[in-house]
Amino acid sequence: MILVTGFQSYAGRSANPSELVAQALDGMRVRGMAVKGHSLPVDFQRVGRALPELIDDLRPRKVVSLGLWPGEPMIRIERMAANWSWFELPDNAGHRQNGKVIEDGPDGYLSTLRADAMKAAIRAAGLPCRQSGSAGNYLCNATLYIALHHCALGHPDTDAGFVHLPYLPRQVAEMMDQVAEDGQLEMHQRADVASMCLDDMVDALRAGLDVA
Ligand code: PCA
Repeated sequence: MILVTGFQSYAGRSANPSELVAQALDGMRVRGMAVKGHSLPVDFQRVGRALPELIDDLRPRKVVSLGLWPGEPMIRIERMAANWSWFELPDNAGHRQNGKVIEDGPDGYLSTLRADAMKAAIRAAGLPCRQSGSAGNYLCNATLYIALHHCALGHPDTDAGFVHLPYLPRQVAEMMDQVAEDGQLEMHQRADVASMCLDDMVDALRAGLDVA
C-alpha cells in the first residue's frame, strides 16, 4: 500500500492543493498497490505523533507526503530533509518550531523514493517537474524528516519522500483580488503567482507513484 498524505489549509488560505490531491488519489491502485490518502493538520506536534502512528498502523510500502509551496510553478520533488526548523509563520496551533525537528536525530536524511524516475515519468506525462534540495524550514521539511527518521528506526522496507505542489489557479485568482482590494496590486513585482490545475497535479502524482 502507498500512503499519500496532504495538508489541511493554513495561513488563512481557502484550500490546500495537497489535501485535494491526496483525497483524489485515495482509493486508486498503482501497480497493484492500493493508495490511501490521508489529511494531516498543519500542526508540528500533531504531525510528530500522527505520522509515525499511521506508518505503524498501515505499514505502507511507500509514504509520499504532499504540501503546498506558494509560488512554485511546477511539481517539485524534494530530495532531502534537514533536522532544522525555522517557522516564520506559526502553525495552525499557534506553535513556532525554531530549532531541531527531533532533538537527538541526525542532521538530515535523503528521500528514499526513486526521485529521478519520478521526475522522468512526470515529464514524460507532459507535466513540468523538477527536483529540489531543500523542502524549506517549515512543516513540510519537518514532515519529511519525521517520516524518514521513523522509517530509518523501525521500517527499513518503507520508502518515504515529499512532493511540493503549486497553488491551484483559483487560489491565485483570490490572491489577486485580495491584493487589489488591499491596494497592493503591483503584479509585475510578484513572483508567487504560478499555479497548476488539480487534474494536472493528480495526473503528475499518478505518473510519479507508478515508478516511485
Ligand atoms: N506547506 C507548508 C506546510 C503545509 C503545506 O502545505 C510547507 O511547505 O512547509
